[in-house]
Amino acid sequence: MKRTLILVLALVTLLAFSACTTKPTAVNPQFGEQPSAAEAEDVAVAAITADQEAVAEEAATRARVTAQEADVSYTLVTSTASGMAFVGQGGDIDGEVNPTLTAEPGDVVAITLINGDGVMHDFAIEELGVQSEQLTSEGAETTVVFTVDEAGEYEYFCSLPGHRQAGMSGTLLVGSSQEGEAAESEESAQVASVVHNPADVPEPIGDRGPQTVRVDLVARELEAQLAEGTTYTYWTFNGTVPGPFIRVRVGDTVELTLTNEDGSMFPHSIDLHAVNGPGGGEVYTQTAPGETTSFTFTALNPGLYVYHCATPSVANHISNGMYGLILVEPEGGLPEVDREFYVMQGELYTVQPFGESGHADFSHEKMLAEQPEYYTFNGAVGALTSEENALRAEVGETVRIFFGVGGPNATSSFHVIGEIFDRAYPFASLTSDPLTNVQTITVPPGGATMVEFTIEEPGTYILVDHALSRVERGLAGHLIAEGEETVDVFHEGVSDH
Ligand SMILES: [Cu+2]
Repeated sequence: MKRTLILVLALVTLLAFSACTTKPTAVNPQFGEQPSAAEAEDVAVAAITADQEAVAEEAATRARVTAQEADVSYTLVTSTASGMAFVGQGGDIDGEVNPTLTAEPGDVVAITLINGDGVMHDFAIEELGVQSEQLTSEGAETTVVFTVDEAGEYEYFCSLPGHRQAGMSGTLLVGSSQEGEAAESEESAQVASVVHNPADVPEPIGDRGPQTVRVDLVARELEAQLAEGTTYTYWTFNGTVPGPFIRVRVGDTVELTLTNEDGSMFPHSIDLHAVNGPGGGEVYTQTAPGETTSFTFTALNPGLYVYHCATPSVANHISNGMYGLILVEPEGGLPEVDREFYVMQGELYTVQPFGESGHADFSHEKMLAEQPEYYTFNGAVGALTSEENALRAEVGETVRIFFGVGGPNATSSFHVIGEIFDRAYPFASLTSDPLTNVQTITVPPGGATMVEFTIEEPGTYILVDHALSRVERGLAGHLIAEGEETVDVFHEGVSDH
């Protein structure tokens, strides 16, 4: 009788335990062995008087014991405090957001996931076949135990739809940590970035008279990061996406030169929507690799305009990154604000599906079908949610965003989650009265808008196209507001009366 009970309970325990671990190939064989008689007896004694819950608890305890036997173990707590993230608990990673976890080849790794926010989450490493159970309630926890055989970098993430894109992603680094870090920094040194920092906006023109302004642009083709682990051969103005923010005033004479770099594979050109004249400048600027062209125009109409390459296939040149904004300030300039930002939306058509690592190639077929794999703010996935390129402001400040769509094809429904545009200038008409109190504004490809708002509450505000499927194809940005709230317009809970 006792023998049978032990076997049954051992089986239950193993089943419960295997539910918390990974597919067999990733598990160290030692965990496939039967528990020792003493271990099984302990389990049996504990469970004889207990209900099913206690058995599950016992299994969890056993998982914890196993985790203690692992060569390396980490604890991650889920958080939705500021975007979605895993936060390290204990040891070197304590308090770190999406910490880099390290292990050596051959190590048994135990990851304990604790639900810290009451939102359903899990933990997965696709390349290693690691998949935890889903945690549904706050305080719930699970442990996955697996063996890593090969050195390398593996992405861990939450596999619930959209959570990875919302920020629940980090790196498991396998291999000598120092070598790994060296390799990592070497790798990041090798991969260029085209991201245009949104705070990189020239000073306002203000109240000066018309003058002659010289603008020098360089068409540059370069391989750079499209997403974590994915590169793309961009075509750019001056090496960034979008290209430089050109700022002049109405009546200015603009002398523009375009140099196409020597190593380029393709001719390039420019069409500025601020120009009155055939092709917007394109007719004078079809520029072969290694050559320079120029033309001069007078800015007659104030407004915020898109410029882009206009060499066939124009849509391809735009998609690859050749677009930017030119602001023609009205006489007397724009009203003063505390912060100005420059953000542009684009979409990329790649042969490889969204998220596939390696080099992504342009797909003409997907472009003609208008089925992009990637949507970006300022050139790359995660560009404006990163530490260095997020938009930053202080509570109480007035923020202005110059927002344009390079496209080439998708119309944006531009929205900032948690904010209302106090003033929005539809189609970037700066000489019409703005609309007031706008939630979302339509911006067509080859079009722009200017929006302004004041920040009342600290925290992270997320920039999106409210066609929200696109968030899962890379389209999101962060505006981080720091400081004390200016007025109490927002807090958790309700009053007692
Ligand atoms: Cu071009």
